[in-house]
Amino acid sequence: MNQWRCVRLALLLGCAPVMAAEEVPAGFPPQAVESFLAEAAEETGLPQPWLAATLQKATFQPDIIAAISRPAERTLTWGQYRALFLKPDRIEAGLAFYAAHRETVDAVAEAYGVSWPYVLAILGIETRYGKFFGRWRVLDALATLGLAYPPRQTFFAGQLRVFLQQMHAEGLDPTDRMGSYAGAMGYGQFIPSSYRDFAVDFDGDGRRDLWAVADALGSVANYLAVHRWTPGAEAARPLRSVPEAAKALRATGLDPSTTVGALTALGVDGLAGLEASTPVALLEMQGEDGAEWIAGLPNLYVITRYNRSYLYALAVNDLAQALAQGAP
Ligand SMILES: [Ca+2]
Repeated sequence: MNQWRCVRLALLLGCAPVMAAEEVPAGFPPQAVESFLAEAAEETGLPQPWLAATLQKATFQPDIIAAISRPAERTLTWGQYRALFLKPDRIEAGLAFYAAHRETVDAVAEAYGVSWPYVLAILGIETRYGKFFGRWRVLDALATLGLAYPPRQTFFAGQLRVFLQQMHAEGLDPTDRMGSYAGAMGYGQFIPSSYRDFAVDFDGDGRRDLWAVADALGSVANYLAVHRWTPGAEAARPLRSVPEAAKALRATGLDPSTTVGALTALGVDGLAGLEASTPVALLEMQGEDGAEWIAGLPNLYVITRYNRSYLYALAVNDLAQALAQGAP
């Protein structure tokens, strides 16, 4: 340890050894581990021996670096994306999940004012209703990206710190939690900061556990409610005819950029029954049979707060419709 560093750490820790270099698991830069431990102890107030002992169990995963560095795959059209997520087996599995957990699902919908098909559709698209939580230990994913991947190190080190804090607070074992290569966890694939901010203890056992059905359902519904879900309102409407004059109002970002009133005045058909002041994102999507025009309503915008993509939000909406139609 150089002198300056020792002086700086001494202010925090009395210069106690954080983790001897030979104790740092292979693949992680010892200096990154050391500064992470010092900062995490300072910012979270967690016992340093616990932090160090936990990190010692992390495994550096080069495949995760490879996965996150890979260039984005070709962007799917709406038609291709929809076909991927709206297969009959995903609808059937959702209905089976509803049948198995109906009491909890209905209680969650009632408590948060979010209709159950939307909550289930998010679980269905994220993890096939909890069938695949991800193939990585969350600890490995976040330690690999937060300590040994400079391009996103700041973000993921922050997520690693929050993850350790959450696991400690909830009394869960940070070394056996499974998730995605980017550290998204549980039925709804929450990243650690979303876990901290939006997870709820719906089954009342004293811990917020995103791998437990009731807490996972409650947490997804709470996420939507906090982001201003409108109870009972639809999320999107297909539009039958969109005159040329209205096409100029097509959305270029995720924010609704026009209103029902403005579109109706330009001759857009299909918005009957909606308040003129309702914000709309006018979407032109490439469906399987060519262009589809869709009115993205405020609840669709709320779904994009969960995952910032119209493809995702529209797939959740369509899966939700299919689940609602198939429900007993
Ligand atoms: Ca709980």
